[in-house]
Amino acid sequence: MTDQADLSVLEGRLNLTRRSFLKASAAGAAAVGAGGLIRTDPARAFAYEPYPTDDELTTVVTSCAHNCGSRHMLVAHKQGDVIVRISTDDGRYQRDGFFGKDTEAEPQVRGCLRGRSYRQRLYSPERLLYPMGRVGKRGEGKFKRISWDEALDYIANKMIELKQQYGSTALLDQSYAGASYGVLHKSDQIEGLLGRFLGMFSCRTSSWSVPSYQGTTASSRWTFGTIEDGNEDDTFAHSKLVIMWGWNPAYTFHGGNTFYYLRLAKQRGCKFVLVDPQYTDSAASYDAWWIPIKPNTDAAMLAAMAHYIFTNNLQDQDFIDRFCQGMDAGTMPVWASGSANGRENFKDYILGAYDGQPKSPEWAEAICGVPAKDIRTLAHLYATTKPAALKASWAPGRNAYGEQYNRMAAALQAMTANIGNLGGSAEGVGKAWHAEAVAYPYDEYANIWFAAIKSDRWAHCVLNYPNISREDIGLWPREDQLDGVVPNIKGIFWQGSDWLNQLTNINKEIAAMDKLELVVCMDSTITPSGLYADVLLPVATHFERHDVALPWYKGHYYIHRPKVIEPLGESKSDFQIFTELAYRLGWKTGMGDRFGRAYNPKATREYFVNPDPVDEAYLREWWQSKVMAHQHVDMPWEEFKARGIYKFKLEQPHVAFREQVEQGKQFATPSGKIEILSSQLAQVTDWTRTMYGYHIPSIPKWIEPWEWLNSPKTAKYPFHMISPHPRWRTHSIFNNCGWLRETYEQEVTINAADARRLGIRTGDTVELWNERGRVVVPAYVTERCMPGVLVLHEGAWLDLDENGVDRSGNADMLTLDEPSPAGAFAYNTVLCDIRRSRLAHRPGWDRLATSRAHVFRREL
Ligand SMILES: Nc1nc2c(c(=O)[nH]1)N[C@H]1C(S)=C(S)[C@@H](COP(=O)(O)OP(=O)(O)OC[C@H]3O[C@@H](n4cnc5c(=O)[nH]c(N)nc54)[C@H](O)[C@@H]3O)O[C@H]1N2
Ligand SMILES: Nc1nc2c(c(=O)[nH]1)N[C@H]1C(S)=C(S)[C@@H](COP(=O)(O)OP(=O)(O)OC[C@H]3O[C@@H](n4cnc5c(=O)[nH]c(N)nc54)[C@H](O)[C@@H]3O)O[C@H]1N2
Ligand code: SF4
Ligand SMILES: [Mo]
Repeated sequence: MTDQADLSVLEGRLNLTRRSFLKASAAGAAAVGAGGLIRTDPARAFAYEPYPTDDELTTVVTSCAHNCGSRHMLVAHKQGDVIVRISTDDGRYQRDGFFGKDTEAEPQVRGCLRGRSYRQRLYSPERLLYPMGRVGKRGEGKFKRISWDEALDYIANKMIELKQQYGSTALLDQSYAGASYGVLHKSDQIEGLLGRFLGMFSCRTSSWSVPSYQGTTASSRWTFGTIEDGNEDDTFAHSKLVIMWGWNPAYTFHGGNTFYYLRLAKQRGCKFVLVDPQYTDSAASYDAWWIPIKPNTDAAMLAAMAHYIFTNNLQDQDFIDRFCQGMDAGTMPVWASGSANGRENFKDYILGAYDGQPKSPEWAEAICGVPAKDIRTLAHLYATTKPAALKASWAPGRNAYGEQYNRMAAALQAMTANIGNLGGSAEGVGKAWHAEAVAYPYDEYANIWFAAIKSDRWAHCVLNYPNISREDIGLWPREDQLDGVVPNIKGIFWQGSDWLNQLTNINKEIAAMDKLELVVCMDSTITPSGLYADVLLPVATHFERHDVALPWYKGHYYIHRPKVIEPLGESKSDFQIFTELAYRLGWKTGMGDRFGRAYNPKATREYFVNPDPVDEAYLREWWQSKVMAHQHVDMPWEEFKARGIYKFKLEQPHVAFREQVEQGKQFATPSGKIEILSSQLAQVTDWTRTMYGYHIPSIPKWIEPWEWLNSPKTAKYPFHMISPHPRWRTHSIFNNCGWLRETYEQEVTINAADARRLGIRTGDTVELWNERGRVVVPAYVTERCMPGVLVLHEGAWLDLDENGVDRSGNADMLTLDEPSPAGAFAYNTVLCDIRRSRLAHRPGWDRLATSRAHVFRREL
């Protein structure tokens, strides 16, 4: 792998223009195609030529992919094997009025700017076309082209070596949601292809916490017994009050047509409130009452709202008595009096019975910076407006003790009886309609693991092995002899994740990389994580393989994803790669074909060359045996393929917990009630034996975060940085898309008074730093961000200078890798400082056309 001989191919490519680069790729494909690996058709049109008219083009309905907050239709217009244009739903592509009239009952699924810009990502200069092997030091970004044979043999041999030497926990599964919203080619922590592959190889450490919303997940499971606690978004159109609590759907998509339904609500007289450290575009659109709040103090403000509601007797006592456990003394379970952790009830906590401190609006004002009178006004409004949707989003839970914020919000939703009713909202995680999500074998091999840790603790685990306690890394308990065994991680697979760029405390991750012996990155483009890999495997995008798309949390439809074009270069789907690796590992370990066949039962080894019939067989079977059999669908597979989309028509708007509230069905909790007092938490006796590791109160409580605007640490680091999701990217995806980059710059938002004091003006280059890292980025000065707070969107492509300073403005250089007890990533619990800077800012690899140079160019 470290052979430096064959760099000529790459160096030759460096001087190519984009146009000749693509032509060269097609030619390269033809050459290898002679060996039978890939097709030989030359591309007949070039992607950047002026648009041909529609009658010269073939039109293919497909969908967008990614973990982007939604799932929309994309329409590919292609000439020959090249996509020359991308449009979206305009109602033409479904027949018989099945979809797309753009009415409340039948809305279109129209893509956003990102989806419509996809062509630039597909044909980007950052596209990985061949397997690449590292030739320089790890992280240096020097690679050479290698063959699939070399790449896969190297990986297989190394896997065997690491398993033999370090045991069944040596390989860390870092697949994530880059491609988890398809049914077949899935990257996913739980249901994914990598998990199945490493599990069957009997060498897998898995990560159990989810960056998006682990605090929220914990809360939803404890309180409602499920994460399917969301209504479909059309129900917002029936709300009379929507409280957007840390929720900015104008930027951060949260479903397909959320904004459309919120607009309908507005037109029908709904009031909007925003509780957020920044005044968002969502607030501007609906003329919302903005309540700026100090980051991470949300649980305190919600507690004070509960205080106002209880002390004014505005709670719905009948709902509480019927449906809640532990809301007050009258709803305590019998066993509670005998439980050390379970004796407290929520109302008495709020009134101060246990600690002598009523959680009054004045008490909360000192914590949150929100005037007590505003807390009262909002509490009154929420308790007296029906139906009202308190949409408590995930970002305020992506914090130290974030789970307490979500539980507190659930308590308010319950005490005001806004659960199970149209126009209310019980939403925590908020999954609504249930999709049939997996088309490949989901059997006893699907999720085998030998250790599972909190995801953001992997670097800590690698750097401190073996001197680690189970609570340090949130080790998941097991029933067998592996219980308590700290994983000895020596290799990482990134599949559908850019986690070196996206997990907390990147500098610590970089330090841990040095201790690894195998790093594999499977992606369709070179990414910041890819720079640290030993082997880069080029993955075919969702335009280049056959699948069916799932909605993202909201929406009830499937979109067919045919193979629109042949895979670019030598790229393969993840499923092809794992299948071929399974065959190779089988032979090398004396299992013969058994591993390959068990991994992908419908395939032979031929799958690496021609996956289409097998993919079709899986998808057809999934449609027939799951969708048609379980979901009352009578449309045959062939017809679905011809239409491109299947939209379920629900008899009435989907409202979570409607049956519980209207028909008395039990909630899925141990008590069958909404558990404000969690039975599960109340019964824990030794926290170190749980995956949480540390104490969690049985009822929702305000707990001080470890760094925030009221902590002594502000003497050194006076600003609280939050890092929301960017409108113009999906995390790191699309950072390299020039069209989207014309609409924005990565910048840090700072309050005007703070900026004046520091002599910072819009456009000035500033640096942000704390003890974990330093980043350089331009400033944007505004009144829309509250004093003391900095907003830096996550996802910029890391670009380090020789001193380890990030010139791109990547927020995760500053975040902390200490998770909350329930597993929430503390992405928004960050103190730092800011000043004007002379350090260099680099707006992005693509912008300076440095990407390929950075990755592939050696000192010439
Ligand atoms: N500071 C800060 N950091 C954050 C957050 C925050 O709020 N603040 N949010 C966090 C959250 S919620 C999330 S979900 C994470 C997201 O973190 P990631 O999942 O790492 O983010 P993405 O940029 O979506 O990376 C997905 C990668 O998968 C690749 N990919 C797409 N399709 C496929 C495929 O079919 N196969 C393979 N092999 N690869 C594919 C894409 O090219 C991309 O490089 O970021 C987290 N990071
Ligand atoms: N365009 C786009 N949409 C996306 C994504 C994307 O990358 N791009 N990612 C998707 C994914 S994977 C996820 S997990 C979701 C995330 O969805 P969310 O968690 O809802 O989104 P964020 O953008 O992180 O934050 C939303 C708002 O919370 C505010 N906020 C931050 N900290 C606090 C706090 O402590 N208290 C309060 N009250 N407010 C706070 C921010 O200012 C922001 O306005 O978004 C999804 N949608
Ligand atoms: S919201 Fe997501 S699925 Fe929809 S077009 Fe944009 S990036 Fe694609
Ligand atoms: Mo996420």
